[in-house]
Amino acid sequence: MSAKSARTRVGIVGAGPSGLMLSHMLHLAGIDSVVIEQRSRAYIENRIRAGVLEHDVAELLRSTGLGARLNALGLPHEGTQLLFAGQPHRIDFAALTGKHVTVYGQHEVVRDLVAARLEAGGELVFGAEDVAVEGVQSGSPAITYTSAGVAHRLDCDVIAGCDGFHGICRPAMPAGHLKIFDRIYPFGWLGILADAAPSAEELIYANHENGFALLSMRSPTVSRMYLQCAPDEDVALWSDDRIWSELEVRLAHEGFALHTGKITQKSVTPMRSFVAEPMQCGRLFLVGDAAHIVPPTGAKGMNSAIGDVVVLSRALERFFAGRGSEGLEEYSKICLRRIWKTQRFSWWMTTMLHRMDHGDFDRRVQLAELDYVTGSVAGSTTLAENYVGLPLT
Ligand code: RFL
Ligand code: PHB
Repeated sequence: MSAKSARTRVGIVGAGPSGLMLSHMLHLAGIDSVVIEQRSRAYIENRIRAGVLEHDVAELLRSTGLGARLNALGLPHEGTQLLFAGQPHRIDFAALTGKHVTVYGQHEVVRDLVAARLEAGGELVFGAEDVAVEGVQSGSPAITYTSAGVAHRLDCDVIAGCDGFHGICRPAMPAGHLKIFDRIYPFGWLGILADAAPSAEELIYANHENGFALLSMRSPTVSRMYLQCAPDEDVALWSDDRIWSELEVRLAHEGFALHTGKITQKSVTPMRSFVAEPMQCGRLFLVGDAAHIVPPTGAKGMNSAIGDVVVLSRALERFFAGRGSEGLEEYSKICLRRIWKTQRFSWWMTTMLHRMDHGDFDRRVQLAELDYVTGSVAGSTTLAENYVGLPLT
């Protein structure tokens, strides 16, 4: 039986923040696209992941019509706390950079984007199976998939691989095309979501002898917290009591009282830095986690994905307006300049804040670095300007 055929200008694999935002921005530029997602709509709208939007990313969401719920529910944060040797130190983003970040869950961004795409009549295919790409080095690549038992073929001018780290687009590039840069950390994060009011107004990044801890939040009644653990930690070994008492120990400082509540989600995330270069092969472009991932200590993953989308959507706009393909040819180079700075920042925050199991000398250097960063305007500014986000273009 032959496959059901359709055609679009930009075929997008994956409905995470990058695929949905690309489809949204292309729509605003009058360019049609179809998003092919393997999971259900409910699954992607409830997947708990990132929580911090860079200043310019939040502004971009607003300027592209996605500000209503962000303005109502997003929590602007003008600073953060670094806690080490039992003492908290505030990094004042607003004073140092004139910018701030917004705490707003990735799943809320995904919900806003899905709603906007559907309202505009956008085509999103959920629950697609056996998704594959072909002809990426030709002028007419295609995405093939099965939906509700029916085989489909979507012919495209361009394919955007927005299918995350474990997707099929990166492996579809010919052997030897990509150079991989990779670092695996010997620890992970045990993350929890709890029905508990946040115990502090701002995020607390804690460096403690027992390991790193992070206090974050999703709303005035929901806390999001993380503990450094083994990369293959068994969640079953972490009772609610054990989690709360370990958070209590690692976050302890004068005047601090940990608010506890019902833990509604627990998961372990391994830590990795990864970049695949170049982010393009013929008519296939990798976007977001499909091309690069960072350890979450710098809160950069989703923000970097949106950074790629800005570059690609502008290049596609020029291309489809008949103004040449230079933007597409430069896509990888332009993205990678920002990506490598984000990689550096995420690696730096990770090594500065985690227990590294290195010797006494390195531990002293780590504490000296924290002391320098929090004690010097130059040091604090370096952290602040990277955390609130480098320019998007
Ligand atoms: P995603 O979100 O992984 O979306 C990829 C989509 O592709 C689908 N897919 C396929 N669809 C069709 N066919 C296939 N064969 C497919 N294979 C996969 C998947 O189902 C999925 O829907 O990638 P995208 O869009 O590039 O977005 C990247 C972000 O999700 C990621 O970087 C962030 O979540 C990372 N991250 C954080 N980023 C931040 O900017 N700020 C943060 O505060 C932050 N905190 C975090 C994080 C990630 C974490 N985890 C769980 C990894 C905290 C954590 C704990
Ligand atoms: C989160 O709220 O999930 C979060 C916040 C800051 C990070 C990572 C994750 O660095």
